[in-house]
Amino acid sequence: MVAIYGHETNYGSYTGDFDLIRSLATLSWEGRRRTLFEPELLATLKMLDNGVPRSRLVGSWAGATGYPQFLPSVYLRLARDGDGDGKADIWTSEADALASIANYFVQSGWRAGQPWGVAVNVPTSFNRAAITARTQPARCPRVFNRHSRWLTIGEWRKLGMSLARDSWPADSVMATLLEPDGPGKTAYLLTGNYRAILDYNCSNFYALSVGLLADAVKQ
Ligand SMILES: [Ca+2]
Repeated sequence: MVAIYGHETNYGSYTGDFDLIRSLATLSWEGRRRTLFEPELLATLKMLDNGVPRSRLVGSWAGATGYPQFLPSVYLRLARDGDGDGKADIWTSEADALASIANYFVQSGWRAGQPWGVAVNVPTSFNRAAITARTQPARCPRVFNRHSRWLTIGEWRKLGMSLARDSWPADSVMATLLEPDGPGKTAYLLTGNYRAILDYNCSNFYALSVGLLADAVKQ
């Protein structure tokens, strides 16, 4: 949660100052991504209906707002009150922002007590052709096409993976392999929790840097 907060807005220091209604009205009219932005414009109006002050409705040029940079539809669906005042104020309350990010992860299937992934060393003679994914990704294929097929941690260990740091998740945990810088460099075995980070923002470099920052925060 803290790593997302840090990545999205540098811990609340920059949340964007575009007027959401004006930006989303333009993006809905302009046409190229109308199906994405029109519902976000309507969601912003619903936020007003729900009592969110007009002055709060600012954010990125594409409509992401507040400490967690939620789109308006995400705010309506997932924002939560974390400090007990009955309002989900993701613009000035860190407790509300972190509770809302936590709720996002709960909804994305985050499993408590499991890491997002572990850094591993791949054996030099490793046969990568044998572990290519067998299914076509349903969304953001450029991101998921870089992941191997799913194997258990126990199976990965039998294939000769060794830990670069951290400690192994349970042998039964499923993971995919990602080598962000190509063969011979640090590789990562990624659990289902990594997919929850990708739900937030579908980019391997985003999800990896959130995961690594979260590990550093924990230390
Ligand atoms: Ca609150």
